[in-house]
Amino acid sequence: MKTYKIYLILLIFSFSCTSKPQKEEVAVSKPNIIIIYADDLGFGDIGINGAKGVKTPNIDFLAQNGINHQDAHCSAATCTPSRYSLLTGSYAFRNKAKVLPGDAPLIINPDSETLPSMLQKNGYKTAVVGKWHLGLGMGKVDWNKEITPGPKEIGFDYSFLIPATGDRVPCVFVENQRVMGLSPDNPIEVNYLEKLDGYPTGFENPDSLKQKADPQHSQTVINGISRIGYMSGGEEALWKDENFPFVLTDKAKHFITENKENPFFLYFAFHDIHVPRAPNKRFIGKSSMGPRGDAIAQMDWCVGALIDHLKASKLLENSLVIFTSDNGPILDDGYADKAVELLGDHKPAGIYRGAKYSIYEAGTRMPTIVFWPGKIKPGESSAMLNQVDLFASLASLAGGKLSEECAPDSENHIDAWLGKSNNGREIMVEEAFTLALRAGSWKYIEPQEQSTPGWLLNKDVETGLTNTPQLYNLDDDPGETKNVASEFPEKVEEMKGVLNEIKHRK
Ligand code: NG6
Ligand code: CA
Repeated sequence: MKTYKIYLILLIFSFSCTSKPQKEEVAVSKPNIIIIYADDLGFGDIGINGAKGVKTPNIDFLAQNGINHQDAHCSAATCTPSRYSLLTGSYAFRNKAKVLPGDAPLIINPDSETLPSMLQKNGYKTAVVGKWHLGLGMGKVDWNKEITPGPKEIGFDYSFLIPATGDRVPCVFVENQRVMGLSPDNPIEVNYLEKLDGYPTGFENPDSLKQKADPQHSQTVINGISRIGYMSGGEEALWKDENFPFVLTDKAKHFITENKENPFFLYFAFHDIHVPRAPNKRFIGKSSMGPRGDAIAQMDWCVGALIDHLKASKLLENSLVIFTSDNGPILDDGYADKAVELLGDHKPAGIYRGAKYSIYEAGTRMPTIVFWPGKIKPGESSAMLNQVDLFASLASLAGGKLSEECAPDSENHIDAWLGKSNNGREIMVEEAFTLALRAGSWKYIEPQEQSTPGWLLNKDVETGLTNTPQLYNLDDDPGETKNVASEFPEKVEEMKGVLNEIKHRK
């Protein structure tokens, strides 16, 4: 009888990537899952990890009452690839995912299983609120109609998006795949190659700007800030950067209220602390570091507002909250916002070498806190983890079973995420302009002929690109100061072989 039941289940679900929960599993109350995803926030940018010059009491509260992970990584040192991996359970290099322009098509295949569609199948209502940057539509998007495919087609029941980044047009919110507040008489057009009539540009009007910008960020001026790309029309729908924290937090809270009675998954992706950093006046001066520090304080406020709302809704006890970031920190990312000048003794990456865009640890080692009141024994963990694993790990929590084809790089490490075990990954790929392999404390960085792109040369960012191999032992040398490749040629060969095997895995 038992065997028969198993065969039946296998037969029913062999056509989909995850199986539907069985009856017994439904009876177990599933936790709400909230991923709070900061943008460009470094390991050392939060109080608990040593921030100076800005306080983050709400994030520190989560850490003091949860697990503060010390070796948890996003999959890549930039946004689009990390987000791709988080939602697909696949390393981003497999799809060649790179930072996308604001008019790029959706890079996640709607036919594939994703983290949100897996949770949907297991009884969750799902939402994404905030920065998207995974492309929308199929190319040549008409922003005046329903934009499809988008979040809905990959498993989100509700979406409220900053479509690409704050520094890229179009500067409008997209709610459930329609531009919010768009007037039919004033259609939007977007072009990343040619100037469109309508808005001034930063090139022509540098003196009108709230912050001076580099040439790449000197195109369309919206709200006194010049951006990447050209846009025309849609004045009624334009966002005001200073209102991001309130608009996004309200939408997230609303989704939670609407879904009080059922398990939900909220992917709450902040704009902060990406450029342009234009915090609301409520947060100006909250740090000693100017807009970058004030944006951290603003982001921390959003975390507090969300936690307060869960508490007031009596949902906190049954909610698993994961706070993390999409790539390492950067000071100058195109706007003159005094991030460099006002840094003081704050260390955005803590003790780690590198930054956003870098293959060194700071590129991907993220502030990562897992909070689940009553379910987690507070503490620190040194387990090696990667956001690509959240798919398989959360599937195990939600009762989903993964098949071979979906989430190819995702490993179930739920016990390590929850701090019940200190055993995370044994090996892990890190990605920037090149790839690296971690095997325990060893780190091998693959050599490349390519050198650091010109636009990064004056930004004090070490990409870590070299044309000879690099090898570090992070136990002795967490700051990656001593390349020991020539002392351990066999280790280099061994790790190169493992990395090649992972790269070419089908
Ligand atoms: C870069 C932008 C940078 C930022 C980044 C994406 C230039 C010179 N720089 O190309 O400002 O927008 O893309 O950041 O254009 S991310 O966090 O979304 O990956
Ligand atoms: Ca980012």
